[in-house]
Amino acid sequence: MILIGENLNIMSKTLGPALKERQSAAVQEMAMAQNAVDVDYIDLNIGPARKSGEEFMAWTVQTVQAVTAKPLSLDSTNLTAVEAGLKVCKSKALINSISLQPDRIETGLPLVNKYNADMIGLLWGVEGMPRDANERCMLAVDLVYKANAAGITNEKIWIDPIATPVSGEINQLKACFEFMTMLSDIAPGCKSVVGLSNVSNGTPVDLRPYLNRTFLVMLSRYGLYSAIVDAFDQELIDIARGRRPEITQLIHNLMDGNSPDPKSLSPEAMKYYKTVRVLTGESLYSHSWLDI
Ligand code: THG
Repeated sequence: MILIGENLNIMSKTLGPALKERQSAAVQEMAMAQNAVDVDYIDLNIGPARKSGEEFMAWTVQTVQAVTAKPLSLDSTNLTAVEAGLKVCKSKALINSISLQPDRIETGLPLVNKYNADMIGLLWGVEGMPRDANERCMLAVDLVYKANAAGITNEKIWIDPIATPVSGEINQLKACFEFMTMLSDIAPGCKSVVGLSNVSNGTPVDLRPYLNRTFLVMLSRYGLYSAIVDAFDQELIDIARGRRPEITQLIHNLMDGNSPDPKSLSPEAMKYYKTVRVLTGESLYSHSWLDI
């Protein structure tokens, strides 16, 4: 599993202001902290960056590259800003992301070739968010067709089916799982990526890791190639690296319908048990899902 650290982010309460004010020390401290943990890429999320996006992304890339050699994922909807980052990026970059709106795809695809980058193909269409697994498939086929026509091979495309919060429409998460089971048939050779923390957006902060970790194991069972993660959730990284086989096995058993007797589970295992049930839609989500 390829892990992409999400923490260098304009939405962060601490890093957001540091990025906006171009405070290189604070930004480099965060980059070094992610350099020290076992993530493969560092995501540089500067948001929509409508104003001075080019200077902003180029500055961020250069500031981060001064302290880490990890490959970077350039995260902005402003593709002009992304290109300014690609120009100064020393290692092979991941463009995060190119979605299916005509202007985005027309501007984005040539960048993949010009800078020999990989791309995240975000399944967001002209009508916005896909409603189910079928719409995700149609968007993926459309995206891969257009990318191939532009000369981009499938192994450079990381498809993102878009994960949504568990506190919202649960059918969206089911659609995300269902899409993952079909991806290798509809887009052979394409990779996949999910922003894991989306699933726990709006849930109690101290409980978010249970949702993120469980979601990771479930998606990886369906072949997920890569995840955008909280780089400082060491337990999540341990799970992703295969160092917590008992948690992984429990989640797999539950997905297969081989439910252990809940009375036999430790309090910690019980948390994963309840979380799987919420993510599959067997239990309804509430903020106290681990207590009931
Ligand atoms: N797909 C792709 N890219 C993405 C996403 C995706 N990029 C952005 C996002 N989703 C993934 N990154 C984050 C980064 C931070 C958080 C969630 C997802 C997050 N941050 C805390 C919050 O908002 O509460 C803030 C923490 C802080 O203040 O430091 O949850 O799906 N391709």
